[in-house]
Amino acid sequence: MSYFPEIQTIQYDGPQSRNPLAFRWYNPSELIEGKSMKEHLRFSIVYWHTMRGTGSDPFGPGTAIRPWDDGSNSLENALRRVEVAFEIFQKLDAPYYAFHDRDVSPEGGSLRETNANFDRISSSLKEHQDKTGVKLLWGTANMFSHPRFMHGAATTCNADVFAFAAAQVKKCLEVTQMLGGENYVFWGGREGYQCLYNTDMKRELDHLAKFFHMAVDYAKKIGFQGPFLIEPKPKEPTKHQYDSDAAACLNFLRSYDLMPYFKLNLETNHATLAGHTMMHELDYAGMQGALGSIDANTGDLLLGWDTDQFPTDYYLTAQCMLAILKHGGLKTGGVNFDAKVRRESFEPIDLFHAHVGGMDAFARGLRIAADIRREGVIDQFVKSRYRSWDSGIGAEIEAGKQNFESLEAYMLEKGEANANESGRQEMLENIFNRYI
Ligand code: XLS
Ligand code: NI
Ligand code: NI
Repeated sequence: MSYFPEIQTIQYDGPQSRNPLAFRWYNPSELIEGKSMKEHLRFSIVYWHTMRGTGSDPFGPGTAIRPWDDGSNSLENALRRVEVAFEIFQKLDAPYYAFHDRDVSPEGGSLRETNANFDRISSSLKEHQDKTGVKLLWGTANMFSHPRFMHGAATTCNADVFAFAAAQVKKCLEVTQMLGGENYVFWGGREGYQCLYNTDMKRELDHLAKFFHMAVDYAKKIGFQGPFLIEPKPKEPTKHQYDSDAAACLNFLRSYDLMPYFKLNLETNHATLAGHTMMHELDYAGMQGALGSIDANTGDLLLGWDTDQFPTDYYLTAQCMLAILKHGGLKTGGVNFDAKVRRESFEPIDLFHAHVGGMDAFARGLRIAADIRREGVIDQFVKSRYRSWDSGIGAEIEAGKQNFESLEAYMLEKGEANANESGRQEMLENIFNRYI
């Protein structure tokens, strides 16, 4: 049975197309830099917004019409959602999806019952994956919605809650592995604080590291291969989240000897909440070999919260893809649409318009980035800007052959540094525009 009989699988129709439910730029099999667009982009659809989003906000209830969903917490309802979800994944031609344990299966009255629900649903997910070829990009445990996590999960003051969280991640790792998930994500929803007067930050961070080491040990034990990914976000729901941005995450991972096991899952709206651009976060993670995956969305720069909108801005997607290509592409990661339709876009078909637009925006961004790289004008400029480091005194400093005394002697002899050259920002911005 079909839940969207009026919608055909979305096809590539070319840039001239006026069909809103066709791709104008995403041509999955087309090769760019020797790799298909499908392999470059590895699009993924999220279960939480697409299947569980209702359109509620702090001022009013949900508005979304979802005829297949009876709003109950029953297993039947959850199983029906699986059917619908895979029809959406397939019709969008998306190769991957991602979920939290609690998006796909309902929490029961005890951990045992909750795990049994998860087993039932995950065997249906497995069947649907096998039938359709859609794969799991990553799994994650929701350790922020239930009231037990009010003080945090791995960083809670309540040791029993830490134990519950450990059991939950253990189970979710097993399910992720059973479903062939290619990564496992930690977003620290409530891993942070509201007030330092009641917080032992050192103890909380030590516990967080313990938790991650336990996850690493268990992954080794069951043979889970995929990298762990931490998803930085500076605030919301807490006032301060420990994983606030790429640099903070990497500092934490390095301090606690976790670098070999973790990469980052970077999200655009989280980057902007942290006061960075997404390109900055990608480049920062990339230069440290920690670029794992992206949650592709966008925020509203006039609003200070995580609006999780679908990306449509070619500048943004081109900058993302430029940084991703520069650092060797997404390996086990993907372009995961952690994005939701607006509360006013309440019809099922809006889910299709939203994803088609997001996929196309990233496909266009990939093409733009590849064009920029092919002509190499910007790369050449950067290379030349740093040429004083390629020979002479610069090369010696880089090679560790100079020190303060020798540099003083060099400058006393020379008297003044060589003249500076223009950074040409405006020219480079104009050059970037050539490709848009
Ligand atoms: C919330 C996060 C969340 C993670 C998964 O802001 O983006 O959706 O991606 O827990
Ligand atoms: Ni996210
Ligand atoms: Ni988010």
